[in-house]
Amino acid sequence: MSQSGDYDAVRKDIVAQLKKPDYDDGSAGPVFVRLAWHSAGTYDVASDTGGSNGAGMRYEAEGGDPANAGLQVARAFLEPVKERHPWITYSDLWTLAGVVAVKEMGGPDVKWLPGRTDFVDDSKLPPRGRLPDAAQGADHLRHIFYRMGFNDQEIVALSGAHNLGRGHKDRSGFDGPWVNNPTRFSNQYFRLLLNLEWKPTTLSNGVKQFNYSDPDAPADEKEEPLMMLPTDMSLLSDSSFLLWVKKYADDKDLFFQHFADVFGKLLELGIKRDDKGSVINTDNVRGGYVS
Ligand code: DDH
Repeated sequence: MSQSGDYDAVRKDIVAQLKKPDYDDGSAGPVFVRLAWHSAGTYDVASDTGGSNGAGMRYEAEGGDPANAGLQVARAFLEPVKERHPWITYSDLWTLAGVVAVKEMGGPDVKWLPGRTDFVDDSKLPPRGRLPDAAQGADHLRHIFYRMGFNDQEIVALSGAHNLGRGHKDRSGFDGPWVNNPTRFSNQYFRLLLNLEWKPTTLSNGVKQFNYSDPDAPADEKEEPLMMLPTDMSLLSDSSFLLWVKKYADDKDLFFQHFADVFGKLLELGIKRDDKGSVINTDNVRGGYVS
């Protein structure tokens, strides 16, 4: 067991959990990034509800939201880390795991500060339906992400996380990776989004996505098609989004810098700090429960 506050020791143990030869593309990194994002992405600026404080996915109301299907796998992968460092809160662990995974997969350093609480504040619980629906378009993206306080540039930068991982038929219903190397953080997602010919495809489960298969690949060497969600495609059909897709496709460093800023901002939603960065603790101010 490490000393309370030794976040470097926690980081090391998260790194040790990343390599998973029998899981997906061999890494838990992408699903850690998604866990961090979904833990924070329920935030609503207007009512100051949702966000990573409280680690609500431990409970059915949030953990059982169909939008969070599959994230129990990420939480289970992180359980040995929690056991070794019982002093860290789940809300800090899940957000830190996303930051560590981005870095280990070749991405930028994302600023991360500790101090989230696992205290569940009833008055801050987010209703379901706060996370984006991949079947929709640009208006929906703005509705969801403006609610968290993001602008168009930040929406596109955040969407670049789809360089990582894949859709799973038994989780979201979508199927396949966005890029050829889905465990390497890069700006490839933007380049492929712009440059490949994406074909509307209806999967056997009725889910509609956009696929690309290399037409020149010999029939016996056909690779798994790449995919885009309808929401990913909407970044092309909206001129304000398209501007940033092009910039990030052209300039990897700009994308890395903007992604680091916006991912860091996402993980801070709803966390109140003083000017030294220490969390202003509001536990027990309102009646809450911990079960
Ligand atoms: Fe995402 N995402 N995401 N996403 N996401 C999925 C997978 C991953 C949307 C829908 C889906 C972000 C934004 C959006 C990651 C990170 C981020 C899947 C497939 C769907 C569906 C899940 C499954 O079947 O396992 C939609 C819609 C949006 C949007 O509207 C913009 C953001 C902002 C992030 C982020 O991290 C900043 C990652 C990583 C994955 C891959 C997970 C995995 O297990 O692999």
